[in-house]
Amino acid sequence: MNSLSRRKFLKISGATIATAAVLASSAKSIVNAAENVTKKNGLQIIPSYCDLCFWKCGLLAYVKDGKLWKVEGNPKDPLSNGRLCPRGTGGVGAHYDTERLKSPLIRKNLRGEEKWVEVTWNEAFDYIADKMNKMKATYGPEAMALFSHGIGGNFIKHLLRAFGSPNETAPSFAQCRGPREVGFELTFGDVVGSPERTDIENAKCIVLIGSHLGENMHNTQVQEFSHAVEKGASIIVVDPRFSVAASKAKYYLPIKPGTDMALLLAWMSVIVNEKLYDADYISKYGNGFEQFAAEVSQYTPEWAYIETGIDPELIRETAREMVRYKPATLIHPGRHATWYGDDAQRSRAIALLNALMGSWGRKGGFYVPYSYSIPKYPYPSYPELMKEPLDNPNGKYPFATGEQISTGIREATITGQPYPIKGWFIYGTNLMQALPNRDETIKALQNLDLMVVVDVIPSEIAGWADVVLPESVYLERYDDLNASPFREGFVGIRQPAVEEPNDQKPNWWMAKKLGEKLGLGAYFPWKDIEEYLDIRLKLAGHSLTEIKKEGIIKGPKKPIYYDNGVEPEFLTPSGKIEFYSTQLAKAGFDPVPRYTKHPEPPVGYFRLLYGRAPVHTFSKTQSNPILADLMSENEIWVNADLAEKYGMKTGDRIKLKNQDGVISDPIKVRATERIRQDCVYMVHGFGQKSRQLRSTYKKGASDAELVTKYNTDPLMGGTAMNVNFVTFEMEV
Ligand SMILES: Nc1nc2c(c(=O)[nH]1)N[C@H]1C(S)=C(S)[C@@H](COP(=O)(O)OP(=O)(O)OC[C@H]3O[C@@H](n4cnc5c(=O)[nH]c(N)nc54)[C@H](O)[C@@H]3O)O[C@H]1N2
Ligand SMILES: Nc1nc2c(c(=O)[nH]1)N[C@H]1C(S)=C(S)[C@@H](COP(=O)(O)OP(=O)(O)OC[C@H]3O[C@@H](n4cnc5c(=O)[nH]c(N)nc54)[C@H](O)[C@@H]3O)O[C@H]1N2
Ligand code: SF4
Ligand SMILES: [Mo]
Repeated sequence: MNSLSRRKFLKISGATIATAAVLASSAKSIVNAAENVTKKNGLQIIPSYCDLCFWKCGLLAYVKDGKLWKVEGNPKDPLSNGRLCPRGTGGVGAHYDTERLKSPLIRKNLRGEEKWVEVTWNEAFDYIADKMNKMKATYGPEAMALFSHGIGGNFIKHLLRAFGSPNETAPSFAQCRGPREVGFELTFGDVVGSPERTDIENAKCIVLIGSHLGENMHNTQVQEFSHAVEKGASIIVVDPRFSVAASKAKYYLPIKPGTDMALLLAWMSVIVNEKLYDADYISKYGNGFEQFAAEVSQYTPEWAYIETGIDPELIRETAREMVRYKPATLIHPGRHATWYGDDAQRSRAIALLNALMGSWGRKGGFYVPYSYSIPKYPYPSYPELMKEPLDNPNGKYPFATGEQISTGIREATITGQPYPIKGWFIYGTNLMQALPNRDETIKALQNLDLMVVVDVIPSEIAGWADVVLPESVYLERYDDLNASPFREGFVGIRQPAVEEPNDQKPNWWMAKKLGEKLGLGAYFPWKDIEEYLDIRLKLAGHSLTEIKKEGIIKGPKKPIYYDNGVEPEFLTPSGKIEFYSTQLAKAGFDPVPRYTKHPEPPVGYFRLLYGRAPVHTFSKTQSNPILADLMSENEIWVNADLAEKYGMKTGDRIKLKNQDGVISDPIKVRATERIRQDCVYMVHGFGQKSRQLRSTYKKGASDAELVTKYNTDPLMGGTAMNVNFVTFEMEV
């Protein structure tokens, strides 16, 4: 980490710990007297893994005098390397949040009116089981769908499958990295995955297209990026906004939003026409290179200049810069890829540019990851599915993957086609912020006979539920084992460090109890989760007692590059890297990516862009008292000249109105040179509208509310959301 970001990091961590100590003295908590905790200076130090986002960094929870004191990175954990990101460090705030849900609730009035009665867990489960059984009898079990995000959803997924429903989805796919995975799989026969298999640590040249590392705080990547910068890696950043990453870059390309495909094609044409690619690698592993080369060679930097606004010489120079360091040149695949609607093809173009560098499977490019193999729990087999999932009827999106399309399930809930959806079980996802076009979500949920939300706070989505189930936060519960793919196989455990302050319960307990009410007890044969985890670990030759001590069990180090012994394998139809894709051609799509021009904002309107802030995760951390202290609302970035033209200055409050007339809550202006004039930018997750959650109510504005329009990726059903335009409303 360079000195600037290290100072910032320390500043943030220091503030966090001080606030935590103050909070600790006022809240109730009881120490879990686990036998295996390490004792040091009278402290209990309990290893677990973080849930402030879904990266799952290993942590150590410090409990002092019965109170949760702080969390730090677990030095044994390969993802955190002993250090959490600012959000993770603020994790204790989730436990001490005074606005948490305290007991199960059943809706009293109309859906969405946020009027509740407190009930016992037994009453809540009776209510849910009764509705689910009636639904099964009338429509079949597939009428119940699950939306979830994160590992905490595993036991509820199991419950829904045992119930007989195939409909299970996460907005972290078709609203996030879905198109990227499809683009890479079409090219290399494998996905990038999560955590990304990017060898940032060893890259000598890193190209970031949008991906805003440093604001996007995925811990391991940010640490590796800092190391690479320290080691002098050449950084090329392509972003309409001068991001934190751009401030580390040798080349910053302030691209016109929506034109990245033109830049990618021009880069590839320079590399192909000047024969700068890794010819050996391509002749060994490539397929259809001639057709590909013939197609891309037409896209000159001069042509791309008109689209992107980037100087042709700069395009040539950056192409040669990438070539200079190949194969240790990593064109980062990004993560949140749902931008304009041709996203799987743009991701494929990124994959192809990497293929020209020979970076897939090579040091400093993309390594070959390993997952620690822990056998599944030996459950009885699930009931036979009577119907197919309905997210993608008739294979409308031919390259959709096994991960279902959330908006597909939403649409079926509205239309009742191809069959009715009458129940939504929602675990750990705020669909009000995560799905585009909120009106469609509300329309769908008004059609339901049952809507259950499992959350830790009275979130916006909980406000619409019939039954709200309060969950223990991650520092109070066990979850399933984490065996993420990484440089080395490992397995991590989440275990409780403190007890719940009220009547909150963990997801596994909810799934088991509700399963028993539904007559599905045979699918929950374990006594409790400790028994479940112990059985799984014993099947792999370990035990719960063993893993509780350090929180991590590591597998052997194995080679991770083609050059040191990994046998290359491409699970494509040709068994090679598909420069020309026959599967795409057969399905009527471009076998080699082509440029699509995207509509530009009308006069007086600006493209709405959005992204991440280092101290928050989506819409899930805004009520966390520690993180709210660091950032309690978002701002709208407006180009300084533009702001002047409109008579706005930093700190003014304005509203934004989108192309469909939707008006946002008031948001502070940040007039800055760091953004182009044709777009504006805000951090996602703010402008929440849950009246129960006072600390977040209308703090800042919501990008999601303004995302009424979206384009659907014709290959795989991803929903592109960078296609909305806003104008300024000065009267607040
Ligand atoms: N702190 C924090 N970190 C997070 C998360 C979080 O919530 N908080 N969420 C995690 C998750 S799940 C995800 S998916 C990732 C998302 O993080 P990334 O994958 O890095 O997301 P992007 O969409 O690339 O990020 C937005 C950036 O793209 C730029 N941009 C917008 N439009 C264009 C365009 O047309 N062309 C180009 N070249 N750039 C453009 C924006 O200016 C902004 O800098 O972050 C992860 N990390
Ligand atoms: N407009 C717009 N839409 C987007 C994005 C964007 O940037 N802009 N980003 C997209 C991306 S990249 C992604 S990955 C998705 C993310 O979408 P989501 O995963 O839906 O993210 P959140 O909005 O943070 O919703 C998380 C919910 O989980 C709850 N929660 C927190 N902790 C717990 C817990 O321990 N247990 C339970 N049961 N619940 C908990 C929170 O209170 C919150 O209601 O959104 C996508 N949609
Ligand atoms: S990246 Fe940060 S918030 Fe996410 S799991 Fe790691 S420490 Fe926690
Ligand atoms: Mo995401």
